[in-house]
Amino acid sequence: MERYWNEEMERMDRKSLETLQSYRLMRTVRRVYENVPLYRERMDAAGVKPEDIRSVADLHKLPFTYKQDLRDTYPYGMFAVPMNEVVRLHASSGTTGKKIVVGYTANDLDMWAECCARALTAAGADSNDFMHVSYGYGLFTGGLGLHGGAEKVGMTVIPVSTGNTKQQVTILKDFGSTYICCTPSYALNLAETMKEMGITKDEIQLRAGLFGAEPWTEEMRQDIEDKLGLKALDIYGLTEILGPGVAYECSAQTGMHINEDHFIAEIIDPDTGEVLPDGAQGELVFTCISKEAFPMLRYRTRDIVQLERGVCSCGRTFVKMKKPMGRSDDMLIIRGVNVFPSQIESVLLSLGNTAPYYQIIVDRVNNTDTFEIQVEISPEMFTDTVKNLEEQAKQIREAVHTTLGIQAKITLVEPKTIPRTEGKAVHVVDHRKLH
Ligand code: DLL
Repeated sequence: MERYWNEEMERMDRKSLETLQSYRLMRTVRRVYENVPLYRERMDAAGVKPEDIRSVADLHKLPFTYKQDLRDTYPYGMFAVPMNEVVRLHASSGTTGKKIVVGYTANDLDMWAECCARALTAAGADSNDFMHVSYGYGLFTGGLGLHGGAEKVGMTVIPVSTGNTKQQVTILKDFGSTYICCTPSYALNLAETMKEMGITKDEIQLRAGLFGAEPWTEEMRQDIEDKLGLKALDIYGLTEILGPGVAYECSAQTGMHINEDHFIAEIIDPDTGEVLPDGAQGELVFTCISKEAFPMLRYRTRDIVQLERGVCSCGRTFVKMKKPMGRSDDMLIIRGVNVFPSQIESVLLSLGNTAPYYQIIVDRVNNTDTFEIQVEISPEMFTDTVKNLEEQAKQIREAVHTTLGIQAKITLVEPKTIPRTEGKAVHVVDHRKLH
């Protein structure tokens, strides 16, 4: 039997949901127009007044906001409430430049905890469960975000944070955690450490894990489920909008339901800004309609996603987003071909005979892009003959060529060569950007 944290919202019929969204959108637009100079200036420049936004159908009239806007107004320029109402700050570093800073009122924190509670309940958790949180605590939203949700559900929360993987395995086992949350790459790191410590999946109690904060493939899901003996569910979010809990997976494991009573999602063509029809792949844009301290309007996430409407087998009516391919800024263009690291992960894991650790190294030599994939061989393969290893490399090379249409140099490296991560994995080293 499917369980819901907030059945009224999670299964609301579309018409009622749109009415609610429209009301909340109008209220938010008016508030930010009055309180945030950047929105007022942008809307004035676009010739849009708050009264022009009467329903969700008017959303497209609003101008977009970008990560750069957060940098330009650093640190508090886009806050929509006085600072004495802000009870928590989080921040994210991004790849370049200044951090972006976001804030929450007490009501915002409660809404965030509710979003994560919905995710945990969809994963089958209740107050009898123990939750091992290995997302980082601190300015990163992962740790404290899921912590709040797990407490709301009444779970016994174990705030382990990152680091000291061996000790984490001992805690997992001894404290009897039934749920875990961390990045999918850290889940594999834990599984590998467990194996080294001689602990099998039958000796731990984990039933499900909520993994997110980075792109991961269906093949990686299978790998994590096999190695840790749990159900692996996806959870999505970003600092600018909420942190974890913007969208969450249900038992169907076919995409993440977006908490549409709090966030309106659109898919646009990243080049033209044009809104695309449901089902099309494009850039995900979010508008926050219930946040007090930091409500973003039409925020360009850079995440490349596909939305799917229709009632899910779990009974939820919220739109589903398919697993993100990655961010448009993570997409590599190698010899003119678009390459997402997740495509390479799929190829490697579907071949199934290497370790799930890889790094893509791109450079430019004599005006031509070089494309190397370093793939770690598993400890079992380490004793293989050179001939067998050459055969493996050949298979990978051919599979990558079939999938992407370009040739890559495949370098098999020894076990433990590719750096392990406690947070988000680094899959790409692009020397072209470093020159
Ligand atoms: O990663 C928030 C988070 C924490 C989400 C814990 C889930 C779990 P940021 O550091 O701001 O926030 O990074 C946000 O990470 O725009 C996506 O590109 C990527 N991302 C997050 N979740 C997923 C996911 C947190 N489930 C950026 N699948 C986003 C793919 C994801 N990419």
